[in-house]
Amino acid sequence: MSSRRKYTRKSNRKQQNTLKQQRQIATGLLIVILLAVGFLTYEFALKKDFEPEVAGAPAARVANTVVDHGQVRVGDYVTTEYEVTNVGDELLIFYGQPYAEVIEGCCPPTVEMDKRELRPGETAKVTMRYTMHEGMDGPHEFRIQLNTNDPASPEIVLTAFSDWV
Ligand SMILES: [Cu+2]
Repeated sequence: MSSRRKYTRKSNRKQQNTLKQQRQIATGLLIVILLAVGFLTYEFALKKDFEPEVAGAPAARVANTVVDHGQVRVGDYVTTEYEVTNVGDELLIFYGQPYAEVIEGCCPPTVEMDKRELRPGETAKVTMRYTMHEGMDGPHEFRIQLNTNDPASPEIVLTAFSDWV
């Protein structure tokens, strides 16, 4: 009689252990499922409202390659801003640090870029903020070259005109 009870207790414990393991596995699975759902929701939110125009490659689309500030008073500040969007369906990468080349005038400003890699549908801003002092006036033309992994346009040229008076 006593050995039977012992056996029953042992088998109960075994069952409890199995139940515990099953519960742990279920919890683990639930966590994995929740993570997957969260990730997919995030990916979907990013892709929503975006239809790639180019398939199988990254593609850089610039809203405005030329900015003309016209006449600017010496001492005032201007901000030149360009927007580059990845309209392809693969990651768009910009190589190197872009800089302003002087085509006409003097004192090229620093070029700022807020992103160096764009996922499909993302947009990067390329900006320059600058002024000219007395003796540095007259017409100015700056040129920026962006190097990308877009096979259709690996080099993008951006131009900025300003005439300081
Ligand atoms: Cu100048």
